Amino acid sequence: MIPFNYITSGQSHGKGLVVVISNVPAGVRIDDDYINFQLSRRQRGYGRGGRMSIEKDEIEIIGGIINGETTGSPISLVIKNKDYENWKNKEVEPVTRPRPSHADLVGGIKYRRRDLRDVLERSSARETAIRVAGGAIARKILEDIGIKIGSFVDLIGGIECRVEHFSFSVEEIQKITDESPFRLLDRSKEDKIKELVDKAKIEGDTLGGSFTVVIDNVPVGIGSFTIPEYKLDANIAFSMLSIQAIKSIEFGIGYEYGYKSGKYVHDQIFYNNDKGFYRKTNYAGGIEGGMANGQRIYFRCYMKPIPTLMSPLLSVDIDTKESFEAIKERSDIMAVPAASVVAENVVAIDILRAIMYRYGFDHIEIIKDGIKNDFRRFEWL
Ligand code: EPS
Repeated sequence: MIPFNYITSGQSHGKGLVVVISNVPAGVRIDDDYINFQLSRRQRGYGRGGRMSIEKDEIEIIGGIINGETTGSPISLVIKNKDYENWKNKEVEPVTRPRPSHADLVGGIKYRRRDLRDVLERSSARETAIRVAGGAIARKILEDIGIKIGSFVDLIGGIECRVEHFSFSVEEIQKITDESPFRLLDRSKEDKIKELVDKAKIEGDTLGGSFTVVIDNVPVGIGSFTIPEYKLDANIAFSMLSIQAIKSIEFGIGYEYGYKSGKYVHDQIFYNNDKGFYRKTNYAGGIEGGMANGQRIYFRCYMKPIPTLMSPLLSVDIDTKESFEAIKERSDIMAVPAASVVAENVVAIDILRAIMYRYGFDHIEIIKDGIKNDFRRFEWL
């Protein structure tokens, strides 16, 4: 039995997107507005293409939530694609010139599609809209038990905007980044980044970057070292790499582990009667041995530049086998801010799953009681 088990379906320019989620605890109050707010956060950001002015993503709840409360039954949600109206009677040319770095070519070989549109319709990042909708439910459950998630963009097209985030609460991070068109915590770099994105647009180019996700108040001991599939960091890495265009992830100080010796990178352990066990540093990113250690969880994800270029790279036509430029499609120039919102809502699922494995599946109050009682259990230490 997999907690918060979900599957999505739908294409970028089809009628809409669907998610079905089983094993969601009952007793959680949630409404359309909560989910729609997360959807609107994902749609914002400078660098998106024309599609975002067509869509205004809104959820329709089909099952599993009655009078604003989860019932324990599978939840199903739908988002209609507004752009479908423009596509349904349109003569669409088959796609035969795959974009380098997109799923087009390999997907076509694998599923034997002569029209690569069959591949790109599903591999499109449009699918992240419905994942955010599903993830928003997990996020609401976490909020009800005091867990907070935020994110900020820290690199776009080579412009670094890293910030030491420990002095910011998650609420502060959310407030600042939600007001920034690039979701920056250090907003001083906005003009420089805007220039770079505008230049990429003129040159028919695209940009990638990175973002950091921070999560506070995760209970000690969720996740497990005992079985690879239970490791919290491994599960988060899986989810993050499943988000379109995310190519790498690092926890805590990440790549710096390769540059410094052990005595500079491990978080020493202290104890006093007030705090119990505590650390003065958090290099590990809040996870040790695949388990949350009670500190802030933080990790950074890197996103590649979007493969759809208006000045396309070389490709081969799958029909003629001749060298051509790859197809040009309307697309985004830079979507790192949107990806950070997707990551926030998707990681909520991983945290919630680990919590449900420890504290139960059936009702939010059972989970809350479990967490409360754990504080007593930890006294044996
Ligand atoms: C995408 C291409 C663009 C993006 C889309 C992802 O869509 P279109 O081809 O319709 O212009 O806007 O992202 C979304 C629609 C979204 O909701 O995020 C792609 O090829 O991945």
